[in-house]
Amino acid sequence: MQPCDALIVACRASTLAPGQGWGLIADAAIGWRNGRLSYVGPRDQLPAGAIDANTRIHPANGALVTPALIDCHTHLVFAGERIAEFEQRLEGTSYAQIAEAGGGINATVQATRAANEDELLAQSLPRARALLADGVATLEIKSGYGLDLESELRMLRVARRIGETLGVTVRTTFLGAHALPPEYRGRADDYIDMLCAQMLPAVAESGLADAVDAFCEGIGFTPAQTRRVFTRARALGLPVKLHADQLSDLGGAALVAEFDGLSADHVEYSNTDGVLAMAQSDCVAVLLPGAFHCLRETKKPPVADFRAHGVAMAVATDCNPGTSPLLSLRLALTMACNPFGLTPLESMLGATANAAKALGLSDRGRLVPGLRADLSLWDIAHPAALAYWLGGPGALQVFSAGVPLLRDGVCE
Ligand code: DI6
Ligand code: FE
Repeated sequence: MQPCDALIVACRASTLAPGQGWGLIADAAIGWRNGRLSYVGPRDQLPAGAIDANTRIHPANGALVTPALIDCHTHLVFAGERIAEFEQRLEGTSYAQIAEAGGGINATVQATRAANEDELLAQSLPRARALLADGVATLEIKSGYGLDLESELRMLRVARRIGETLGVTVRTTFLGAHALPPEYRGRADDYIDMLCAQMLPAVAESGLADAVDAFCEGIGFTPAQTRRVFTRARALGLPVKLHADQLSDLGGAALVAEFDGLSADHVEYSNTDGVLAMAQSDCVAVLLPGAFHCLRETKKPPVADFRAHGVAMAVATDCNPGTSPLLSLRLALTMACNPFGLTPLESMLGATANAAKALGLSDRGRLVPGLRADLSLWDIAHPAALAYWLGGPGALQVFSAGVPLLRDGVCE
């Protein structure tokens, strides 16, 4: 074999290789070349030629190495906070009532429209940093707090700048159909007309969005409006995903599956037809226990149905200022186990291999030769500890394509 550029030794590994459960290796060596894994296995089986005079050797002091985590659903670019609304909800006002009164998403729209690009970056970067410290090397970021072309493009540019600044992979999603902006109050169809005729083509042209999302809900957009957005997005060559069946069953899961969607997200209220349609079209179910928790929801997603029909499940933070101010993907892993009922292994696959699938990425999410050298190193005895602790010390180091991202981390 060709010599590795770098090799981590004195480590244990959980490869999550297909069909191998956790894929534990007690005394492992992990090497890569040109940012791609070239050896993952027992140290004593390292082939001759894997090391030459130029190979950088990283002794990891017994750390556990996993695939770097992937947060496949966030809204972490925004301005301001919504702490008063949090208090209101605890005093008995519902999320829907707050939205109807012009608060909720629209409160963040006001603050985000008022912020310039640098201010938006300065406010959003610490949130992305927190995820990185938690072991995340790939994250998705949605627009949806601008709701006019200029502000939406600004959000997407900030998302891209976060990737460039931190060295993580950022996948961007255009969520123009998140809420009705105040200037279109009572004219939702006119807004969707404008979104399809003007915003979507301009966003596609800009190259700033990797996918298109919508909020299909009583307080969001109807299935018919969502369908128009998806038809236009697909015609422009953009893949789709959907905030589906979060607060009620509007048939969102089946709708996004019909458009070969990457994922249906939230899915608490999805019905069996929706699950079957998702299975048919290989659409990932993205579970978002942070929003479920903060909204004090009681209807859990149909996990047993997803399992029975072989629908891949991912787990994400949904990091947003209203329903999920959550800055730890590991805490989402814990909540996917309890209360949602995933096993720790399912939960971990949900933030690695299945999260990659939800983003349409086939080059990461497992420690397998040929995939990207995206790794996280942890001071834990077993990978299930990532779902067991509610929080805890962050990753010891995170690599993206073989580049260490944490200053002062191990193996720098
Ligand atoms: N569902 C959610 O949970 C977030 N967006 C959505 O469509 C909430 C966004 C917010 O309240 O700011
Ligand atoms: Fe969301």
